[in-house]
Amino acid sequence: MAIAIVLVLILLASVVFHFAGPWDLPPLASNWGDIDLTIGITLLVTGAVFLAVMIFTVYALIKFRYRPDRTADYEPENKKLELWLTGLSAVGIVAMLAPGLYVYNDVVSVPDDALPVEAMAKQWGWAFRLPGADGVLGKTDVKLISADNPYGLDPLDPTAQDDRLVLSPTLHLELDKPVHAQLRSLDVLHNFYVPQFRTKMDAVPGIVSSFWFTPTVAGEFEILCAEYCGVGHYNMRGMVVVQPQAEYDLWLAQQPTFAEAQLALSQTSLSPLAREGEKLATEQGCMGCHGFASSPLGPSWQGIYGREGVMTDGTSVVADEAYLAQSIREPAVQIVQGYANVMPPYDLTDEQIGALIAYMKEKGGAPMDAEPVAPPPVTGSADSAAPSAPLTGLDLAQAKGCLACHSVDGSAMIGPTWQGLADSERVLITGETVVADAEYLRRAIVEPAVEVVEGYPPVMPPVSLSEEEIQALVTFIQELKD
Ligand code: HEC
Ligand code: HEC
Ligand SMILES: [Cu+2]
Repeated sequence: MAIAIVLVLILLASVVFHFAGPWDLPPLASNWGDIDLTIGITLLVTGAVFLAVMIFTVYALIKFRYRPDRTADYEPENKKLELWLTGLSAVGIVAMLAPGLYVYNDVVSVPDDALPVEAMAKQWGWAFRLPGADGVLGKTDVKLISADNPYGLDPLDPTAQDDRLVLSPTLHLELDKPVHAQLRSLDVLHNFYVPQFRTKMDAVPGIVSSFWFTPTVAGEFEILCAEYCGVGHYNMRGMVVVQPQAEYDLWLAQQPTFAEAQLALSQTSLSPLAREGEKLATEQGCMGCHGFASSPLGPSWQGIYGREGVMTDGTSVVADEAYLAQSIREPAVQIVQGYANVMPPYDLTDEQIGALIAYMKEKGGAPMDAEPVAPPPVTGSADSAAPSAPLTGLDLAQAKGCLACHSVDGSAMIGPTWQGLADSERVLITGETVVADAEYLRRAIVEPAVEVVEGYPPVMPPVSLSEEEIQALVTFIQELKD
């Protein structure tokens, strides 16, 4: 009896919650009222079945409750009952499926006057592409995708030249104009979803998926990625601004065309030598410590060429080619004031040094542009003359620059995190597995190039350390075991 009462209460609460509850669909802002209708029908059918099953259970609980003088009938087969059940279920399923198929057919049957709009998804953001005056989106090819051509547009295709590129997560659309959304993904599955438009679809790497809708309400609506796509998924959001034609046209005219973007690139782009340097700086791990807009551990490269810097011995030096070359080959000879002596020496050829300097010069610009970047708060360096209190493992790792590439809290950086590293199984690029015991950790620090962990670039520099320092770092990593 108690169970019957509880079931009746659950049943009443569900019905009350459905009508009085706080969770409604957001107001519709597209032509897809049919989708709301389909959702309504599905809810009606499943709701009715839910009520019927609950009421039958309550009825059966009361009517057939236990009595010592009663036994169950043996009735293994009841043709009539089975026919009824099968027939009713079939009707329910058809009632849900038919409207769904009918509406889906509409969603993928794009009207001729719809404006093609491409949404490009990547971890973790959106970019868009709109056709120019010709109304046609230019041809693309995944092989052409690069930093300079993020959509992989074919530079030889005449219809591609006037395509408008929207390299920001805010897309504007014209009110009451049908849109043919074409979805692409650069990396993994994503899903383009604007709740108010009711439609959503997966973006699948390597293919273009598409559907259409007409925005019917002016305003701003959030775009969400509705397919879990990695740690940044929660932040993969964008905005659709639906506005009348005049305002929309104004916005569209401000977006660069593909031809304009290519031209701007050819005018400001780096020379081939500087590009070589850019590649090298990434491969060698310089960017783990240096940067332009912000610089994690070493001095910023913004405006570095020709800059006058003060060294720890009080002298000031102008950063010419010779100084820069020496800073890379023998960084310990002159230490920039405010920084620790943690940069490892790099044994590079003259050509490589030349490329790196060209990169700093061209990308970093003239010293006048330089916004001095505040040096990070690096405490003692092991080589400084200050009376040396014994450093803790964390201070040492900080002072030696390890923390520019390794985290201690599990977050992803250039190198593997140290959290939980000790005694775990490591897979090397050779395919071998090694257990990260004290001996392995020591080897990883002293000769980083010998055993390289799979999934990471071989950029870890051999940092010069004393025997005590190596021991302290190994102990510190072991303390981060869990
Ligand atoms: C582990 C971190 C780290 C890495 C990796 C690193 N650097 Fe440095 N770098 C520093 C720090 C700290 C300084 C400032 C102290 C000094 O002068 O040694 C510095 C200084 C410099 C300077 C002099 C800057 C100035 O303002 O005078 C240049 C040039 C430089 N690094 C280039 C490079 C290049 C090129 C690479 C890669 C091949 C590289 N660094 C890799 C940390 C690093
Ligand atoms: C310029 C970036 C960089 C710096 C600076 C750096 N590392 Fe690394 N480290 C890496 C990368 C990348 C890997 C993974 C590839 C490899 O095994 O060489 C790695 C691997 C390791 C490993 C093995 C990790 C594993 O998952 O098995 C240890 C231990 C380690 N580093 C310790 C240190 C210590 C200690 C310092 C400071 C003295 C340091 N690293 C400085 C980039 C760096
Ligand atoms: Cu996503």
